[in-house]
Amino acid sequence: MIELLFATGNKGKYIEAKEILEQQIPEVRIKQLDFKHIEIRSESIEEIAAEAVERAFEESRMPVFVEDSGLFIKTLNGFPGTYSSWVAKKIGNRGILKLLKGEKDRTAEFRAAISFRSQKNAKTIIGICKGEIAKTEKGNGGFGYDPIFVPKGHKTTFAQSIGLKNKLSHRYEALLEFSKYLKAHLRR
Ligand code: ITT
Repeated sequence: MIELLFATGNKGKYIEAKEILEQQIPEVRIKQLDFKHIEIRSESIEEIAAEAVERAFEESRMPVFVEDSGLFIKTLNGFPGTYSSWVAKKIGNRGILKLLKGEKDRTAEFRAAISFRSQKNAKTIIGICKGEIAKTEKGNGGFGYDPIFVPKGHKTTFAQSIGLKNKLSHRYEALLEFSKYLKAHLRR
């Protein structure tokens, strides 16, 4: 068994990552490192993740990864972006729907950056999921902005169809890439 830490305070992110990675690589066990540190300020999820994983590795000295993600809304110039977690706590989905009231272009995308660090290796991987912001909140699966996000080519929100989410989310895309990387590096 290979133990790998996921440093995150977000249980929803942890559950998704654990399911996907353990399915892809049977000999891997994902453990949560409940890790709280002050994130750097940046508009780039890659930069935030790459810095955070260094802190997590300093703390754990074990193979570890972090994931920084966010919702980027086109007509709001990418808001809430790297401030997604904070904005979700302050104004929530209702606040986002208010900001987009009467707006025709509801194009948005979720982005996720995974940064991995071990004694020997360091790697950052990006995943993107394109879609639109719904007119109202729908569904109660998932977490965060899932009730208002409709992936491209579909009619239901992520919160209405978690099965769908787990096959096409930004996190799934990044985790699949990450699992390929792990298969190539961990087994050596
Ligand atoms: P950690 O930093 O401890 O991992 P966090 O929740 O603060 O947890 P981020 O800074 O990466 O993580 O913030 C990402 C926010 O973006 C998250 O709190 C949600 O509000 C939103 N988000 C990210 N991925 C999402 C998803 O798959 N579905 C719904 N909302 C998501």
